[in-house]
Amino acid sequence: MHFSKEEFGNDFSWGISTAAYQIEGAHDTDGKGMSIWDSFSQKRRKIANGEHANIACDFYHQYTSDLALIKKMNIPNYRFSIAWSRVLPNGIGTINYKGIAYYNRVIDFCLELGIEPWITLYHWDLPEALQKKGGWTNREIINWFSEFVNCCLNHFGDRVKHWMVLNEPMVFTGAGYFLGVHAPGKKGLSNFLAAAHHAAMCQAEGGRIIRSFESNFKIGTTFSYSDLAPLREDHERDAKAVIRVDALLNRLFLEPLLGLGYPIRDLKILQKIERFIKPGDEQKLAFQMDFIGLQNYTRELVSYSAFMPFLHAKIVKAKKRNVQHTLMNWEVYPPCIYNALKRLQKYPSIKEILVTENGAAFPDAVVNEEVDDEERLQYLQDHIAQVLKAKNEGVNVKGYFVWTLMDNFEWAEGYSPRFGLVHVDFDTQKRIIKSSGKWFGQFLDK
Ligand code: IFM
Repeated sequence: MHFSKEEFGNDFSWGISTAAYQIEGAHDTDGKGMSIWDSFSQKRRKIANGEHANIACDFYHQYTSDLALIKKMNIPNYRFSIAWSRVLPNGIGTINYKGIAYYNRVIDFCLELGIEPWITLYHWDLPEALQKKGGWTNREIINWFSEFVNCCLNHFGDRVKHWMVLNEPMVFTGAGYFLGVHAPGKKGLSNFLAAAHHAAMCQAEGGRIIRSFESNFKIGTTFSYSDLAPLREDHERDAKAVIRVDALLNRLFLEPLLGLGYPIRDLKILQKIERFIKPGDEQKLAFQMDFIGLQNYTRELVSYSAFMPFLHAKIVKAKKRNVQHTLMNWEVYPPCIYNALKRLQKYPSIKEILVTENGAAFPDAVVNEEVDDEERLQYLQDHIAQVLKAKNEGVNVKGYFVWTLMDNFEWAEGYSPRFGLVHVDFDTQKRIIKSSGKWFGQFLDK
């Protein structure tokens, strides 16, 4: 390791991220309503090995000892999400005060431990009651979401000062409403574009609501953002394919937020989103965030493909290319995060960037009550070094949050890909801090 914490400066936020559905469990406890992930994981063959997150890491009951682990690893910032259906079981209307009380306990205990709480408002677990009305495809969601945001601000805004509106809108609309591989399992271009436009509207509207609640809060929203390159260098059709994939995966939600509109010029099919745009929406899509949350794990190599509808491009996965990869079949390529940061820097209206997720799933083994996860440790060190390189070259990157605190429910992949700094035995709920977690703790202790 060739860097120290000091090199990042005192105003750099180090943290760890989680999401409600992936860790909390207690899926029907204390008045929680059903979410789209509760119902999706009940369906056959949607989740690897038929798994679900009814119990997950049981964080709902074990949050005190889990937050104590964050403290033990000297991590000063904790990013977590609010399960919408825990606080508003039907999505709108009646508030579930037991759900509110639970998040108050989590927030209060963070503060007691000296850990700063950062809230992500929406990390994919839409209330099922709202999905029954069309979910993200229904424009009414702008009002439903506003009610949820206000509810969270009214109950948690006296103590929480850092807010993120959405987690990776491209993933939850793309996987959930186009490919049908994530909840709610909807497919097709029309579902996707409707959901995408409404999510983009909510992303900005959420920012405005938070700002008007308290002008000093630090407000951001997060994006999945991959480093992209052509499979074959100097191959014109692959280079053009990269531009189309970039418009879809990296720019579709970011650019309207920055006031640049949808990247239709570089991906013609996106023109069909105009069907869902109402007069005045163009302005409402834009909002000046205090920071952009970058969530980067890998790079993708893209080739031209005549067979892929709309995109005429395909991503050639790491295994096929015979390169080092994680259990998600994502290439291990540390410069990816440097390249992503450098690209984001080119947008003049981005004030600050925080890496709100970065991490890796590897096959961990428990030996003598220890988990020596050398590959993850190396991955983290190599990626953090690349963040520093970008910072030293002038990129205004002000934070780095590891994905994730502990092994958890990795959506459609179930429990096999373990990303945690803490190992979880899902039979006993026993936790073991892995070597990567110990290293992160020592690094932050300096
Ligand atoms: O687990 C997810 C998280 O919920 C969103 N970002 C990517 C992570 C790893 O796949």
